[in-house]
Amino acid sequence: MPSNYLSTTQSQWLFEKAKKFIPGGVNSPVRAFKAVGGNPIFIKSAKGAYLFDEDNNRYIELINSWGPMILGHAYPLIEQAIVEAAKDSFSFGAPTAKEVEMAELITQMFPSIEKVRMVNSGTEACMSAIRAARGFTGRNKIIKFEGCYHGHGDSFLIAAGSGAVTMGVPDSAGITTGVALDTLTAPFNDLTAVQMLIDANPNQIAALIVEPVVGNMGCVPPAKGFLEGLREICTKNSIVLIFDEVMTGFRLARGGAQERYGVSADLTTLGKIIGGGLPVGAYGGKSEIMDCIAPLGKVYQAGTLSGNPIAMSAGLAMLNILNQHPEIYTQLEEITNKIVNGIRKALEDLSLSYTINQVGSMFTLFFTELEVTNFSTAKSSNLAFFGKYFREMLHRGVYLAPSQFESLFVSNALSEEDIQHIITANREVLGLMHT
Ligand code: KE4
Repeated sequence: MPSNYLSTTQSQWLFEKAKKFIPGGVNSPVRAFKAVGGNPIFIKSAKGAYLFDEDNNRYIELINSWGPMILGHAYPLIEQAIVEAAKDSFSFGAPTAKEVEMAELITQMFPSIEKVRMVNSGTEACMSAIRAARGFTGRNKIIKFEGCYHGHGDSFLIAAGSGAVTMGVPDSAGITTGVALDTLTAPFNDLTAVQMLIDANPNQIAALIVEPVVGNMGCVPPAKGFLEGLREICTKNSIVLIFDEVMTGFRLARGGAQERYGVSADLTTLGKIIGGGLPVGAYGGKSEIMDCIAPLGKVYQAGTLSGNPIAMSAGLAMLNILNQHPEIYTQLEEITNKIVNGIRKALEDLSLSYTINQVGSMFTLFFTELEVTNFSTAKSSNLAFFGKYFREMLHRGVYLAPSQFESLFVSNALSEEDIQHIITANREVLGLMHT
């Protein structure tokens, strides 16, 4: 272990203990660092742009809890909202004024959302949106894209088989063939493949769900005309177009990817930023579809903690700040551009032609020389190189996503000094790896 490596003995001890009581020692697989090697670090606290682990090491944050902490950690106004809300107790299982305020605010920020239902995670939001689409259309099948992730609901854990157009096969044990047969997959950015699926399954497809800007194969933007093409195909074939904006919502713009690209979805799923860091998801869209949801309609969906008052308070504080300060998005873009330009400069200086994809404050450095436009090109990345890069950056105090197939998420809490530290560490590590 190089001498400049950080000491992480407390994290290692905790990980060994965690593995006795928690499967794999973590409550979500990606946290286990399996894709990058080494043991996960256990976080004790965070503030602004920094994480602090159990060994008191400090890291500059570029995951921000996979997106939610867009203003940095423990943002004072959000902390205050949580503390104040807690004084009125923590959960009622009954309607509250805050849920009405939150629903109205979401419909203002996302014009395509006429009605919205709060849930507790992005997974719940996506599962519920698919069920609403199936209930509304009376159809069974859905289309998703290879490499897109919509939470761990059975319908979504379906990997594409070989070929451009395929009937899915389960990507996880425990998923029935019946479920898999109702999930069709196509390569991202491939409208022809989508049309082939529709032609092969006439009047059987309830919904098409897509990350409008993909984060879950690494950051991959939509090709020019792709989202418009999906909109046109879905309208023509009466297929519910679902934009999974769990990552992009409130991040790429106040109105998410729909505002940035000017394409409206029939249903939208939200999560992450919407809760200000607390467990919140939401799905919503056209009233004619949402009115199918119980108790109004026949599509059942429920949740003990849906619209939880403390989570609503945190989410309202977050969304009101973003809604009232559009300059935040300019700041995020400027900070991200500086980091990405610094990485590009290092690649140039070292005559390396790795690919960087960036949309707003989301970006990924892919260890491949191919243009990354879908999952198969993303998978051409050198994962051993990525693992080394990740570990070396971590030991230089920069906390990246522990997988090549994840986007980074920038917060506006990063200072000029933090930006320069990231750029210097990147230059050092790429140099170390390639000389
Ligand atoms: P959750 O159920 O994890 O709140 O949301 C599922 C989800 C749905 N849709 C999109 C576009 C998502 O990115 C996610 C969750 N994202 C992952 C990060 N790739 C969460 C991190 C994790 O699984 O631990």
